[in-house]
Amino acid sequence: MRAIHPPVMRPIRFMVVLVLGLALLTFVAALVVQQTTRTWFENDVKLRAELAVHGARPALVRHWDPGHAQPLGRLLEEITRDERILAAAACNADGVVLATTPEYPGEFSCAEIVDHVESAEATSATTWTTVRSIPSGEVHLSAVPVYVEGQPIGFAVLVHDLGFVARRDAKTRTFLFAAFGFLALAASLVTIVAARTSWRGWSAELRRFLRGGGHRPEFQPILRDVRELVDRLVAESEADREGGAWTAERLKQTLRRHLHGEQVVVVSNREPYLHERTPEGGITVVHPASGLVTALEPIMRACSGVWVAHGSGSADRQTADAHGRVRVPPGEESYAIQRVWLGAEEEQGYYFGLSNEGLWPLCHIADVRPVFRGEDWARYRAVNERFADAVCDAVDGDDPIVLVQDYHLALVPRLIRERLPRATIIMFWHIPWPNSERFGICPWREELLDGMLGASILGFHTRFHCHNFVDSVDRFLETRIDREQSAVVRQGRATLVRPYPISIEWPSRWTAAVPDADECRASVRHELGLPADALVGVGVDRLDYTKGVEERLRAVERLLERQPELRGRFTFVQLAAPSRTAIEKYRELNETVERLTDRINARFGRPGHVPIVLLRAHHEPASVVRYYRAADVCYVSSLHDGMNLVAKEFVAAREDERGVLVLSQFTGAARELTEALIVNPYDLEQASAALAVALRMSVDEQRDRMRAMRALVAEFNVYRWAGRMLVDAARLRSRDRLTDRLTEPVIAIAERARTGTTSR
Ligand code: ADQ
Repeated sequence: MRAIHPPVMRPIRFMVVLVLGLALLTFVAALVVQQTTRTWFENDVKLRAELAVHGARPALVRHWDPGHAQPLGRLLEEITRDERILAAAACNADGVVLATTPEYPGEFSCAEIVDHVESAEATSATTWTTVRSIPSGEVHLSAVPVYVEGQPIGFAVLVHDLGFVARRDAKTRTFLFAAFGFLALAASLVTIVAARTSWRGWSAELRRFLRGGGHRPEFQPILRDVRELVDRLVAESEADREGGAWTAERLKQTLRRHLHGEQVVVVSNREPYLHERTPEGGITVVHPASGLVTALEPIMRACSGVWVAHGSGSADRQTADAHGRVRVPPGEESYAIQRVWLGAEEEQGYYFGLSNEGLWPLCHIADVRPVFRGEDWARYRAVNERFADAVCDAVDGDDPIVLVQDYHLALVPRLIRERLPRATIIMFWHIPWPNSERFGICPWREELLDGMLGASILGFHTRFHCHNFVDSVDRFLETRIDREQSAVVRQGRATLVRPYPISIEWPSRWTAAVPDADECRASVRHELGLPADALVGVGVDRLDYTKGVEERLRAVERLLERQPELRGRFTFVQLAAPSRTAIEKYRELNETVERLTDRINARFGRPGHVPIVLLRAHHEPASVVRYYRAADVCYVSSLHDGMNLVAKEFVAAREDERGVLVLSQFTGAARELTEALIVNPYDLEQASAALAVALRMSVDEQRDRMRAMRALVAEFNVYRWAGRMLVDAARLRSRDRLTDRLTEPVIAIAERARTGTTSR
């Protein structure tokens, strides 16, 4: 295991060790350098002495006699012309002085020198040297032998000044200490920089370590997504600096300020509240399992207005007024649902047929072929007209704000635009948009694109989907693409194409209504007949082939194969709301999931324990939150998903900052929740390894990751999603109004010119 040091200690320790190391190094270097240079200099001096004596040798030998003291003295003075030779003497072999220069120090007598040479056992052929101190400083003595025909006749003693060596020593020391000072300064700077970045470095190291010492890069988000996220955070936080956090209240104020409190009309296929007949003959209110509803319902509570939707509940007609209206939420009645009634054939062709057998598989890469039938298309068009009519009936003026939702209603923007040219229409596409080649499969691609381009603003979850859409328009329609503005201009009208990543309400009213995590853990384990320390995983989905439920169960199976110790200890609870069961693919999926569950339970089950609990039912939101809170791990394994709100709901539910999110890289959410363990759900080895890592993850790491994700979802909540679209819509409205005001007089003048009237 690698040790992880606290973030502040590491740089300080590093600095102390570095500076001490440098000081020691400098000291040793100073000693070695001084010693070496001194030896070099002394050798140099000795060599110079020998050269000087050898050069003068013939003359010296000629006068080597006590009687020649004067010429010998002159010769010695010649030798001392070298600036570094201070004095010289000539000594015969018996230690008698023959001659000296005037400066020759008296203390260096020839007798003493001859004694030293003999006691040092120097041969007559070698130069004897020594260093001495005299009042003027250090000197170097060289006694160089002088011979005649191979016989030594005495020594020429040269006294060298060593002051220059001391000066060079001092220079070397100064240089070394300066180098030490410079290095120590550099070390301090490095340490300061290290200290400043230490928290980031440490947390990165911690993350790497906790992800298995960096051996699991496969669970990390794609770098490009992280970069995009950072860019978005920076851009949006700059834009939002004055406004503070987005809340329901701020959204209301935004509406009042930017849109003068004008009414908002939402139109979608799914309604936020269904009234259903109970077997006992009563009526119950159901919150549908729908990401679209999860996101938009809090917006409508905040904005009031009208929500136009298909009335699909068995008791919907009974609970609505004569115009198909009902006020919701029950008990609060803050906005109205305008129900659109559809016959069975209409629903079949428009909803099950074109929308869910055609467009849904067209837009999702999940290996299911889209089916396009002419009669479904006809119904789709007719039903879209019905919805557009209902919107036009529901609005007050001629320039309402209409939020059109999703792929069921692609033609509605154009249909509304034809009736209400001044309307501000925002269309949000909740699912991915395919590349243009795949979109080209659709026989009615031009009509769909044209229908959508009736909108003023077209929103997708990601920039990638925006690009795909613009590419499709470029390929199949005559339009002008304004890439600078990210807009498509058709018939003189621009549609902005922008990413608005959807989210959930924060704080969620459901999390407040459910007991805390400890209680949920205990009660869910009790209900499932599990011991208190059992490990629990959870999956929450509509039973849809895009959600990767099969792959999820197979990953659990692989986990149990790889980790036998988890058998009997780990239970995966799959909440699966039946969905679109009128479609064969969905019925097949139901059966496959059931068969797979049985097979895995038969393989790894034990008396009193099954590894997979399949709860095939719709659960009310509070019940879903209970499971989120009870789980050790939540696995979202979508094969392709526009955003995926389950991932964000799990994060919102974990006020205790515990639990691990394992998240498919093919969700829009993976681009934002980068602290989740990001996996490719098709890769069972990787996904099962991620589950194993999640179940082993330390509480500290869980907290760190959960905290980061909670901060992101809290800030990027659904009020911000709606607020940003509405602010953009408000800008467009004021621009359009200004254009109207400027062009009206021009049109009036042109009209008068045409009819021949003049004005004064
Ligand atoms: P959906 O495909 O419906 O949404 P998702 O975003 O995950 O997918 O939302 C599902 C919603 O249904 C969640 O609120 C969840 O709690 C709820 N739910 C799921 N299973 C349930 C069950 N068994 N019982 C009760 N409730 C259940 C579409 C797109 C997504 C996009 C949303 C919003 O497919 O990509 O995130 O719209 O734009």
